[in-house]
Amino acid sequence: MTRQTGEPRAMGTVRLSELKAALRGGTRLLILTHDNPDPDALASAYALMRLVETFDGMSARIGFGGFVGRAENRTMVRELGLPITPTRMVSFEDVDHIALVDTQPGSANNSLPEDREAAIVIDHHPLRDQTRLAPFHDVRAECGATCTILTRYLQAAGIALEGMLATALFYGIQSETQDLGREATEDDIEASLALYPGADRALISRIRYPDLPTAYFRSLHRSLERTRTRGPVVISYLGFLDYPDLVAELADFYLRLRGSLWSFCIGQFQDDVLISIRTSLPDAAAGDLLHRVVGADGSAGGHGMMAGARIPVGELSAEDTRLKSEELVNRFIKELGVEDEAGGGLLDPPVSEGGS
Ligand SMILES: [Mn+2]
Repeated sequence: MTRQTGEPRAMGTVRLSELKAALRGGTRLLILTHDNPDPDALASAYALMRLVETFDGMSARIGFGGFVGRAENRTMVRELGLPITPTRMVSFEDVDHIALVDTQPGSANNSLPEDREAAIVIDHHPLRDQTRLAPFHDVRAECGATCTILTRYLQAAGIALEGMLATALFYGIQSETQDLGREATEDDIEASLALYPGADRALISRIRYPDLPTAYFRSLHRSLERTRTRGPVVISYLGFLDYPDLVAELADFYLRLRGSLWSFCIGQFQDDVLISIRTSLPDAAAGDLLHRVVGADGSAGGHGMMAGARIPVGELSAEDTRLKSEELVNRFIKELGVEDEAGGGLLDPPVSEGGS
């Protein structure tokens, strides 16, 4: 299966003129990522901004809800100088069109105002019904990263894959797919190959291995003490989170425990209980599973091997919040059908064979 390098394979059609047409009747585009954006969302937004700015008379800016908390992501924003603005500082009246990247309308994880519609939706999560109403949508659940889809659009528009753009997109794909090992397909590999020559490798290294604040190690310590195993499941109660995406970061980390197939991290940030789950089982439908676990208590979404959820607990007392978290963990265990075998703390001394 040889192919000329640099010749994009037919991977769904890039509909550049349709995307352009969706912006008719306005000149000011706001690109929204999902809340607490990760590298895939940030780089996708930046790529769409660069693309749209090549259209006659168009200007674009990037907005996000929540926080950029994870040290790697903060370093990415700073080192690449990504022009992002918190949505609380965006006046939506000054915006003609809104685009969503790495998220979709009606999904609870973005800050699209209820009275506004998205003109453009580009994402790799399962297609939602509401997204079909958007004038332009390109949703490819078969892609491991939204950055992969955006890379195709830049190529189709003849935009050079170099500098900050290539660096951001390359890192976005690697971060989202754990270096092409998680949910990555041939499309993600090809996009990575196209981006790699133009990416700033020294910069990527700085983003990947940033300085970490003392508070990070304190959170890690606390969570290690509160982490339990139940068969192949690692469960970590993180308590109050320093930043929202710490649940996702540590869910990745705990999945590395030898013998584990699932990790489940739960913690509280402001008025929400946040959950992040990971599995090493391909096609495990983690998003659907977490959706069933959370039910009417909140919102959940995700893909095959990773998912997240948010449960509002602003009305609950501290004790009721604790009980709710416990209940969510139990529902997860039940949903997985894990036998109630003896579990233990991660830091407990190993059980000695044959007694002492
Ligand atoms: Mn993504």
